[in-house]
Amino acid sequence: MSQTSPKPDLPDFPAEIEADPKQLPYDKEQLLRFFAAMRLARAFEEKLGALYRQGKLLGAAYLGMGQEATSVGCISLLDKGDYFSTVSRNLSAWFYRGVEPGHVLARWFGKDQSPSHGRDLGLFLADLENYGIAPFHNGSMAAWIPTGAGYALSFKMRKQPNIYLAFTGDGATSPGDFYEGLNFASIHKLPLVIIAEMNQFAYSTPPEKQMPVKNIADRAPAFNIYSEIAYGNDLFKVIDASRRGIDHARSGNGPALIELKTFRQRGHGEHDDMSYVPRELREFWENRDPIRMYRRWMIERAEIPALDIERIEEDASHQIERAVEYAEALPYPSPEAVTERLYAPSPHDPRAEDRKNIFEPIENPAVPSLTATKERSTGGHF
Ligand SMILES: Cc1ncc(C[n+]2csc(CCOP(=O)(O)OP(=O)(O)O)c2C)c(N)n1
Ligand SMILES: [Mg+2]
Repeated sequence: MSQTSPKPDLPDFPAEIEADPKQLPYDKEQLLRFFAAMRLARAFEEKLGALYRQGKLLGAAYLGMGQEATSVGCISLLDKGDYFSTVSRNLSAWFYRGVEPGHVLARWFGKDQSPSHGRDLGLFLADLENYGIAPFHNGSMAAWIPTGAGYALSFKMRKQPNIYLAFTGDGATSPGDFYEGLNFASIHKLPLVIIAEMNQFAYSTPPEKQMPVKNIADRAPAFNIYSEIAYGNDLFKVIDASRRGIDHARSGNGPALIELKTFRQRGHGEHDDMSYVPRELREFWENRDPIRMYRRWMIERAEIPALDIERIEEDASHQIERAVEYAEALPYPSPEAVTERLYAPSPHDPRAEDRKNIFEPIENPAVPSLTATKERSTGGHF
């Protein structure tokens, strides 16, 4: 623990969820569904960290522990046809969508039957059947903002009532791509929603050393867009703020930037011991763990029987055990397949004949081998 860290400026967030369960539009089944996705992500990442330390993973492990409520809250608000991209700390969004833990875990083992078929490691997921886009096309942080603006432009051109939701970290709000993407989206009033997770660090850099403003949302006036700040460890505060942002964008008013204050409970990756994180900051946020707060709220306020919750916790452990067995037993991709699956058509694209009415398809006959993909063998993942 660093002795030289200055005392952190701690916010005024309560250590409990305040919502009145009677005022919420959710039944018991839905409340437990939120919990199941968050709990599964936590169990998954606890295991992933252990596997990393055992030297069993290919590459690093970047965990989103402590940020589970932000992902679940936002993803629960999307309509059919809304696209989204996550960064490395949003696993609970995928589990909320029903993606199998074994399928995701296989990626950290570099296996063929994983979302990327062994093409890259566990960082960024895509699943076109589920409308999920991989954000990291070229390794550049914030590159997903102009891409999201592009998707949002296509929705507007096609008169589709959809939005693009892009998760992003605080550090990723500083590169130029962030500005170009938001500027363009604002000028054209595109349905782009940025969920900016202020988790207090970008690698080891605190916000005050990489942002000239206190909040990410303070950047919004420069783009003339809607913004809000909410407490990211309270699931219902996340949902409230994100819903307003999504409604704004979907109604044709242009982009929204929702900043969620939260905390990265682990280092940037599992190779990072977080020695630069002030003890007070860590304790403050660990006392506001989003899953523990939600669990307590369910029992004490929503009167959900502890037995139902414990059943979900046990099920999460079993799912993770099965996921490890499954992923370890899978084959590696064959070297001959290395040029396959570089591009994949979206299963939700308009049919070719309809597409002609919207824009001319771009075809490049010079590279036919790169556009060819084999039929998918894993129920839609590529
Ligand atoms: C343009 C660019 N600069 C630097 C990097 C290296 N890099 C990858 S992740 C990261 C920090 C990301 O911090 P943040 O956006 O706050 O996300 P968090 O890891 O906290 O979720 C950096 C600097 C990069 N990938 N691209
Ligand atoms: Mg960060």
